[in-house]
Formats: sequence, structure tokens, C-alpha cells
Amino acid sequence: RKVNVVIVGATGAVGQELLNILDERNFPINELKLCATSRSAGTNIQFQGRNYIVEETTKDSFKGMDIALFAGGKASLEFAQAAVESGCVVIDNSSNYRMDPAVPLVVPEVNPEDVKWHKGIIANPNCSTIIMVVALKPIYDAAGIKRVVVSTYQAVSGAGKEGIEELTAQVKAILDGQEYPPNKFAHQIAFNLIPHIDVFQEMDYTKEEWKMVKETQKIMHDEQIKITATTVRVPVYRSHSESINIETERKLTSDEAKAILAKAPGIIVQDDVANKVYPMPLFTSGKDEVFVGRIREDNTVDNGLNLWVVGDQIRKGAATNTVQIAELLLKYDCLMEKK
Ligand code: 2RA
Repeated sequence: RKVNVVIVGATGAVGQELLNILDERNFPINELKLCATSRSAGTNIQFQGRNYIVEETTKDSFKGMDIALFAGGKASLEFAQAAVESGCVVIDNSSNYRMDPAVPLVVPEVNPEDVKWHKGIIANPNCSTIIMVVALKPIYDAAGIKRVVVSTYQAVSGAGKEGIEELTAQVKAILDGQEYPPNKFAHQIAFNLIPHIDVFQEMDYTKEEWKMVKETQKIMHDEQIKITATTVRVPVYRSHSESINIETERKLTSDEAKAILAKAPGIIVQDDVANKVYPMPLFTSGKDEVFVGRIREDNTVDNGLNLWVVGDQIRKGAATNTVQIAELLLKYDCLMEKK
């Protein structure tokens, strides 16, 4: 079956990647519509040899469409309900609906079946959460998880185009002996790292840190997992990295963990320290898998493991995960009646 797809936010980084992934995965599109804010309306975009003119998103943009892919931001607050009323299933990359109990929050390698109970909106989790849960799930299934301590090393592209531009311009300016005051980031990001992503909230944790806690518990259907996170912006263009310490219910040796992770969907194990093989953001960018290495036992607790996990946050952390959810809608035949 071929379906009618509308992308809201088609001109941004995630929107562009959504188009690449729909094309690469040969998603069965009948009609495609590209929408964005009035500022980007009129932009020409090529897709599969055809030219598309980006339209301004309105409440009528969803008539006759089956699936709406929202690239992120505030648009879903304004338009998701109109899309659902038109009989169009929304897959939303923003944080607007993620913690709504009536909205499934889905990572296809972890909780694919949650797609089945959607009532029109399905939320795509935060990028650093997606990358972490893909690696946690096979460990959880094999040995249970009591506690997770995670520190992230997040690329500047997680903060959008301005993040990339600020790093480039600041590096150049500083090498030329010039000043380049921070704008997108709270402090200089060139030759630095910043332990602060998004706003500070309760207990002095950032919103990004709370997302990793709460979204993980919702996706894994387990509010008992204890998670504590420190999220850090680093001067890397693309791919988020995460140092993850896991306390399991039952003992897993590092060899067992390696074997389990190597068989798990969506994961590539890169772990050969004798040959200096481990995942690095420079080499995971542009890929859809989550890369896991430095797999070792934590000998300070009874059942402890350390993992180093890296993934392209614009692909698996956003666009690829969104398109995989759309594929599940077709697989489980759970689109809505068009109105
Ligand atoms: C970041 N998690 O890297 C965000 C993007 N969603 O800033």
C-alpha cells in the first residue's frame, strides 16, 4: 500500500534528513507534501527526481494525507490536532507530547508494539534518549536493569544550524586571535565543553537530563529503573556519544554483554581495544545504527557494566527513528480513517 505523507518543517536539518531516509528506505509514498513556516514557504526541494515547492503549514495541510511527520519545534502544538481531525497520524519529533500518557513514545528496537495503541499522535523521543535505550534494551532483557549513570557528549548540531555555525566561526575567529562571543551556547564552545543543555529544572538537573530519565522509563515500561544523567555539549559537529554505567539485576560478564549486544537489532559492536577499535562520532555520522564499544565490567559493584555508545542524533536520534515508526504504522495496519 502507498500512502500520502506530509512533512512539517521540511526545510530544517531533521526535515531534510527525513527526505533522505524516506528515499533510502524506499518508503511507499503515493503523494508527498512539504510544509514549513511562512518564512520558508516557496523554497524548492528535489525529491526522487521531482521538484516540490514548500507550502506554509495551515490546518488544511493535512486533508487527504495519511501520515504527518513533524520535524520538531512548536508546530505540533499548533497543528497536530488539526492533522488528527483530518484522519492523519502524526509522528512528532518535538517534546510537546512525549510525556502525555495518551501518546505512545516509541523506539522501534525497544517498544514497537506501542505504536498499536496510538490515538492519532506518536511521539519520537529525544535524540540522546533514543541512542541510550537502543543499547540498554538487550541488556535489560538479558539481566534486568536496576540503575543507570549516563554522561553524554553531545554534538553542536543537536542545537541546530546555528550550533554548527557558531562552532565553525568561533574556531576560526579564535585561531585568528579574534574574539567571538557565544550566542547559541551559554559559553564559548570552541576548544571547550559545556555541561549545560537546555534549561535548568528541579534539583539543578537540566531539561535534557530529565528527558533521559523520564523518557527512558516510559519507553522501557519500567519506572523502577533508577537513572541519573549529566548532559554535556562538546565541540563535535555530529553524533552524540554517551558513557553509560549500568547496574544489572543479574550478573553479565563482559563477554556475555558483547555477545548480546552484537545480536541486538540496530546495534553495531565496535570493541577491539588491542587494535584501538571503539566508536567515535567522526565515523558514526551518516549511519543509522547505534555503535557500542568499550564494553567492560564495572568491578566496583556486584553486577556492573560500562558501555561507550555513539549514534548519529539527526538520523537514528530523530529522522530514522521517525521513518521506522511510519513503517510500523504500515506493518501493523494502524493508520486512521481519512475524514
Ligand atoms: C540537543 N537533545 O542535542 C538536543 C536535540 N534534540 O541539544
